[in-house]
Amino acid sequence: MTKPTANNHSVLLVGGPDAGKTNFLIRLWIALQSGEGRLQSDGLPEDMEYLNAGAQTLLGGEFAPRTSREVHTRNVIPVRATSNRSDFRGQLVVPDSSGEEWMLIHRNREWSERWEEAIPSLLGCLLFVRAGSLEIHAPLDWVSCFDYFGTADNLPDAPDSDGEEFAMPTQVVLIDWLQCLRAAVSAHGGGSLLRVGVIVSAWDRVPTEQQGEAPQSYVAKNFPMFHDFILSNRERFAFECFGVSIVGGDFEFAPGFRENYLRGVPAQAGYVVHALGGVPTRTGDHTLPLAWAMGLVTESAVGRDGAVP
Ligand SMILES: Nc1nc2c(ncn2[C@@H]2O[C@H](COP(=O)(O)OP(=O)(O)OP(=O)(O)O)[C@@H](O)[C@H]2O)c(=O)[nH]1
Ligand SMILES: [Mg+2]
Repeated sequence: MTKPTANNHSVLLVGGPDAGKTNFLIRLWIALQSGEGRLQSDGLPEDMEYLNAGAQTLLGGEFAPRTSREVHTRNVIPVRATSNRSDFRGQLVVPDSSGEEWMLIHRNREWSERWEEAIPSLLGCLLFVRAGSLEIHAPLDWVSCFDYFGTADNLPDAPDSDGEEFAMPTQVVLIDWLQCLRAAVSAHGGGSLLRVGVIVSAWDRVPTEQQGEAPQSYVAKNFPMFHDFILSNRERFAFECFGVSIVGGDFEFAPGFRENYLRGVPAQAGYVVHALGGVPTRTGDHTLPLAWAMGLVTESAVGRDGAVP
C-alpha cells in the first residue's frame, strides 16, 4: 500500500512531435475533475489556465493544439487515489513540452535542468506514439537501407537517391529516450524498475481489424525492435501498453463525428484499451495509464511468458 504523502511526484510524458501528449494531458485533467476514475483531482493545479484552455477546446469539438517550442508547463496537479489496494495523496507533476524538445534531447544528447528537476521524484513515464501520424518514421527495410547507405563498398552520401534526408526510425529514438531516462534515474540512486506505460494514441486511427487486439500487439507489429527491447529489459523497466482514444473518433477524418460528439457528453468521451487482466478490454477511465505509471495499479500483461495477448 502506497503511503499518503504531500510531496511532489512526477510522471513524464515522453514523445516526439504529434505523438498525442498534450491531448492526453487535457483529457486526463477532465477525467481527474470528474472524480470517477482511479485518480481524482484534489485541489487546484499550477498552470490551471493551460489545462482549462485545452479542456475548453477539446470539449468544444477540436483537438487541443500542438505545443510550440517555447512552451514548457509543469502542471502540478494535486491528486488522490483511494481504493482498497492503493492510497495516494500528493502533488503530481506532469510537465508538457513540444515533441521537438524531445527530439533535441535525442539529437544533442543534452538534458536540460527542467527535466533533471523531475528525475528525483520520478514515479514513471508515459511514452507516446500516435497511430496515423506522419511524424512516425518506419524501421528501415532492405530496400530503403540500401537507398540510404548503399553497400559496404558503395556508400552514398547521407541523402538517399530521391534527395530525402535520412530520418532516424521512431523505434530507435524511443529506445534512446528510455536509455537516457534509465541512466538519469540510476544516477540519482533509483535502482528499482522504471515504470514505462507505452501509449498508442489515436487508437481510433488503428486499422479497424486491429482495434480489438491488445495494444502490445500493435507495438510488436509496428515497432518490432522496440518490442524486443520491451521483452528483453524486464530487469530494468516495468512496461505496459495502452491504446488511447481521446474523443472516441476523429474530428477531421470521420464525417459527422464532431456533431455526434457534441450532441453526447464530451466530458465522458473517449476510451483506454488495455490487457491488464490478460485480454483486450476497453475502459472509460482515462486516468488508468497514469495510475499504472505511478505504481498504483500493479497488474501487467506485458511479457507474460513473452506472449502478446
Ligand atoms: N483521431 C485522433 N487523433 C488524435 C488523438 N489524439 C491526438 N490526435 C491527433 O494528433 C495530433 C497531435 O496531438 P497532440 O496531443 O498535439 O500531440 P503532441 O505530442 O502534444 O504534439 P507536440 O505538441 O507537437 O509535441 C492532434 O492535433 C490530433 O490531430 C486521438 O485520440 N484520436
Ligand atoms: Mg503537445
